[in-house]
Amino acid sequence: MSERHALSEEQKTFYSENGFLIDLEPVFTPEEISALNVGLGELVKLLEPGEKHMAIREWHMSSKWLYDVCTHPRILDYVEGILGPNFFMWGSQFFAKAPASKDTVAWHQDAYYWPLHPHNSVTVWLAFTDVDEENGAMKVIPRSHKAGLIKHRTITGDSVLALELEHGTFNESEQRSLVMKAGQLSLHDDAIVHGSPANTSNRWRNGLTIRYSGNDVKCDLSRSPNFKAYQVRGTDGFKHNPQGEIPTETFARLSPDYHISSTDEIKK
Ligand SMILES: O=C(O)CCC(=O)C(=O)O
Repeated sequence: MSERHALSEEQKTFYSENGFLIDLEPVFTPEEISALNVGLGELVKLLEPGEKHMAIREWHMSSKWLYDVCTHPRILDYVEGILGPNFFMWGSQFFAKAPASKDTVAWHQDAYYWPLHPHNSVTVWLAFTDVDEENGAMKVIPRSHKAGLIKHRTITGDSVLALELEHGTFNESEQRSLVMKAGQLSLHDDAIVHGSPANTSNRWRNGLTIRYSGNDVKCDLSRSPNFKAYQVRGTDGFKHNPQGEIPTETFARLSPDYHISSTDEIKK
């Protein structure tokens, strides 16, 4: 596997026009992703009874193992293609669905939830398992990031989130599934409309979301007092945000009541 994972000009243009990018060269080999799943197993052991993988949220602040995944140079190379040379990492969360899980992720825009301005953030969705339409791959509405933020309403169904977009407020017929092999990743803009259906297969579906922002982005700490930025590429010419400390323990969890973004984000 090549060590440099720079985006081509064509890929950058696709992202800017469509708000997402897929079909990239994998960042991890099958052997590497197997080893990462073993590491994930160590974090899962730290969950309290009743907690799901989703509770592994911002543990890059407590687990050096997870911090190293979130700052892997091959991943950062791709992100640099979108955000440029100076950016920080601030969020991570597993989105897993057990076989036959009814859990869905309602259509939403990340930027509607996050107290971050301006909107200059990108999410990496790193596939820990193969993901396809049957096991509930994420879906996006291409180009929807250009239409601005749409008002969300309080959720009604099986979604793990607290807010959703109403049908009819965006063009649902254009949806595209982000099908990937384990070890691949997709990139998406913080304003793109996205979500995912239930897992109708007998296989797990699991991905790690990692959030990155350009250094011009400032967090409203009155809404997210625990927010910490980790400068992962370049330099911070703005000094807008408190800096995080790199954890020292390999596998350790954050306390269950720890929230980095607005507390109304996750329902379950
Ligand atoms: O994994 C999913 O289905 C949703 C992930 C998501 O909403 C996100 O990355 O912002």
